[in-house]
Amino acid sequence: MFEITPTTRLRKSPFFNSTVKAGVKGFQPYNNMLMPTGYGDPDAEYWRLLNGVSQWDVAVERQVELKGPDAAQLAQILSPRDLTKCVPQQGKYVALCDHRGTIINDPILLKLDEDRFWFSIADSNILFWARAVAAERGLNVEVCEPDVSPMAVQGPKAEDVIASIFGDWVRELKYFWFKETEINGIPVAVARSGWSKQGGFELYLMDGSRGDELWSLVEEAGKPWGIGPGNPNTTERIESGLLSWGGDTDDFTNPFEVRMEKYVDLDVPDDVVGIQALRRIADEGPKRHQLGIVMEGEALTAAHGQLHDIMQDGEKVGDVTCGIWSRRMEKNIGFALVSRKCSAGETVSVMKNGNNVAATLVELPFY
Ligand code: THG
Repeated sequence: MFEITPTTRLRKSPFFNSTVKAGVKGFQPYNNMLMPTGYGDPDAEYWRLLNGVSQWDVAVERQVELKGPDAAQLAQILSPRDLTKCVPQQGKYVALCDHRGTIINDPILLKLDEDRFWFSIADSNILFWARAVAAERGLNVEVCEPDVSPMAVQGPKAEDVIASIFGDWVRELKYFWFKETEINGIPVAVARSGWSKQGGFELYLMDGSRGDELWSLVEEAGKPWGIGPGNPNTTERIESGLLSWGGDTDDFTNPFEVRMEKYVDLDVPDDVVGIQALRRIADEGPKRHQLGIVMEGEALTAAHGQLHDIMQDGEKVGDVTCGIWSRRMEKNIGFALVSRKCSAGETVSVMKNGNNVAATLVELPFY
């Protein structure tokens, strides 16, 4: 075995000590931070998310803050989704694209105020990108990484836990909407969001020195509902069809290929980065699309984490971008990024370690 060493370039989360106390068994680097990858009982962690409530350290989802008179203009220039109707305390899922229309990140955008926004980012450096675009366009806006660290509380019982801490108003929060508040003097933004389809909330901690305190508070409050530790769950997210940027996307993937067309508004202003390319791609028709794939063979015991070629009639037609054993379907499932020539219902084969595995393409999500 080997170990991953925390350094100043691979930072600890404010919840790090709490996750160690909770029995964390592994980490993965993400946005130059350590992200917990499990607590040693994948079965229990999965069913807890589906039937109960699970507490996740997702501080790796860093915020890129835009603040100043031109913050709204910069947010729109970076996102090919119409933001004109977005109001303070509202969040929106967006695809940031480069000039080729390639997705470079898929953050949740939080509008804090008319002149203040956070991009809650996936694993790529958007701080540098946003600063460069702001400077090149001559905008009056400050771009920084604030002291903000999300914790997710996910599962069907999450609402009861969060309401017991903050009050019943949280039950009225709409998806991706949030409110800034505090608990025991700890500043947090409470949002209805999270990378699962089991329902839940995210608490954006706004004071990194109080991470362990916030963790204990949620852990205590959750006891009547059997809360326990977990992390973004690969099995559940694949079953639910949630995209993992950088895993399910490559250096050529545009939003139309990965079911994100509903987050692209082709009539945003011409100065939005990538919009010219996206209009062209929409016009010509994207070359690939994302489907589910059900694979025969032995159970995949962990996220297999590598691309595998998808073959049809002796020809490579795409890649399996993720795969896992589905505890609900009792089958190996994954995402397939394949040629538009392939459709759901067709049989293909997957090349794994030199062997051909029979597989079927299906629509997403599985659930
Ligand atoms: N929480 C926070 N920041 C994040 C993530 C998060 N940043 C990176 C990453 N996760 C962002 N990616 C996603 C991808 C999908 C969803 C949320 C975050 C999601 N999608 C729903 C779907 O596709 O069905 C709903 C989308 C919608 O209705 O607009 O929830 O988890 N803080």
